[in-house]
Amino acid sequence: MSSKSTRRMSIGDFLLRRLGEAGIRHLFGVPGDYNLALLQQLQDTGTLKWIGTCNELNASYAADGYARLNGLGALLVTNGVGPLSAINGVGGSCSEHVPVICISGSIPLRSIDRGLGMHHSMADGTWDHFLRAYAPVTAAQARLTPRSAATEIDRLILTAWREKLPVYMEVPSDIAYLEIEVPADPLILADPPSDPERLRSCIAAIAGRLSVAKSPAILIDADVDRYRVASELMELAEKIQAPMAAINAAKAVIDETFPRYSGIYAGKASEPHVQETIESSDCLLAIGYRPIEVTTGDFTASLPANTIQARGHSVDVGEDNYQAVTLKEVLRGVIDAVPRAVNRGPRDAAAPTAIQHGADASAKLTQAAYWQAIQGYLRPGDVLYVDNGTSFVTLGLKLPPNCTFVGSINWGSIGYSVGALLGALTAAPERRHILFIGDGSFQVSAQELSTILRHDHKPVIFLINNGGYTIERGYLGKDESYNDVANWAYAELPRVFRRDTSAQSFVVRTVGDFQKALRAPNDTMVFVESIMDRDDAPTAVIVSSNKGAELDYGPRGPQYRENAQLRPRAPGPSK
Ligand SMILES: Cc1ncc(C[n+]2csc(CCOP(=O)(O)OP(=O)(O)O)c2C)c(N)n1
Ligand SMILES: [Mg+2]
Repeated sequence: MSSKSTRRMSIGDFLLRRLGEAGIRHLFGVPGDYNLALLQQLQDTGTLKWIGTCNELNASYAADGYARLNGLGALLVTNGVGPLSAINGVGGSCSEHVPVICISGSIPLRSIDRGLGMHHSMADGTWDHFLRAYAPVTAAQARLTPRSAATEIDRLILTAWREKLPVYMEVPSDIAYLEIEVPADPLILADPPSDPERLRSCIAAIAGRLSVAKSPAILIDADVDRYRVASELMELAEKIQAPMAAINAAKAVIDETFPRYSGIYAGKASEPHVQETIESSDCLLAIGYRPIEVTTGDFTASLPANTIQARGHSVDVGEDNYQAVTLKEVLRGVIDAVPRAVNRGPRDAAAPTAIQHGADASAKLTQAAYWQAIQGYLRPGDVLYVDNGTSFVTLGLKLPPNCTFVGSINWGSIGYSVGALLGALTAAPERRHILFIGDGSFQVSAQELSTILRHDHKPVIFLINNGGYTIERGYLGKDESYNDVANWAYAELPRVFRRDTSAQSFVVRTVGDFQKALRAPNDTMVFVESIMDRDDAPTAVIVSSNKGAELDYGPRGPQYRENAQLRPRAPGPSK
């Protein structure tokens, strides 16, 4: 066993080598004295490319966006101030199951040995605060020492990849240049193979149920993307002729033009045919299902009692729980084991929503006209980003083939999408990337636009300027100033952030202005600021906010005061 060959390498070089072997080609973050030694090794070896961000929160968002497209992402920050700035984003990666490696250049071991107070600490002679702070938002944490570095680096990277969760690593600033003995072989990202008997039994149990079912169906959550099993599930759906639905957190993970794809399932908030398909299935296969109020139409989701629950590394079928199985192996086995069904045709494709043509070009731009025009703007292969706010309407768009949808549905931290855009642009610069964001969310992380421009990326950014937090007005404070934000000259920001930018900026107020902006070629950044009414919000978003207030504040909450909430418009006389 111990015949593996080794070689001598500095700890920093070994860490960078391992990150590269794990498929990470870029590192996001902010320099600081405690991480500069490692950063210098990065420059000297050229293993990875450094993408400096304006702050660590944005670095954590970027590493997450990068990992969504690349499979794994990483950021480098400096002791205390860095990890605590980044922890919200890493918390999001934990909530959304995104494998991100957060590396902190930390206090030198010398100071820990001698109990020396250092900057970026609590000046209380303790050193473990940040490791402990990261325990709830990561699958593993460690401070490297020269003894542990070789094993801990591999353990943390593999844990992130296998669990699809973030990990946290401290690299004391005085050890990055020290040489240790490390494995000569490259790191292989792989799961341990399944236990053969458990795998066989699990496959037989699932295939047995699917084979006799009259109306099998498949429901997917985000883990289908994270474990990269969408193609297996589509193959299975094809073979057994079963319809598939996704919850919001897994939008576009299954190609929305796939004939077996029915739509988004969210309990009573689903389209009726989707709700029927899922809830009346006599054998539902759910993958990685983690319901919360916003993905279940406020807990109105009701899966059949005998639903098979499959996760990354375990499966529940009836009374039986299977451990030591991996999702991909289970699905491959089930595909082979089930007989091909012949008599279940795909559902008739839903008639496309009628597009209202002939809108007056001089008419004021409304949310309704806006999203209708966006629907027509989308192209196969686009990467779409949504932030919190009325832009959630994107969840209802019908996406062309091969699109990727990047959102933070469970965690929902505003500003995420701008950082994620930088990260995913870095991972896949050849694709067209389109951001949908509100003014309030944009103000959290707007400066990262400068990093996007600095690296010559060319995304399309659709910003809704409606004077503040409209989605929140549907909870409470319809007219309150706490839901207002400062009115920035958003469309001027590309030039502020890059003096020689060739970005095309548009400020639009009418349907005609908007259509003109949509015709702009994508050979530079396109930034479209759309000015819309504060109280103009899509009905689905308002209804969801109103219901959210009921859950949040209860029956005696302030939302029932006169005019406290933005409410759906009463249907007017039809024209
Ligand atoms: C970090 C963080 N702080 C606060 C919130 C609460 N929040 C959710 S949506 C939102 C406002 C979004 O406003 P905007 O981006 O302008 O979207 P709009 O609804 O106006 O289109 C806020 C403040 C949050 N989700 N995340
Ligand atoms: Mg807004």
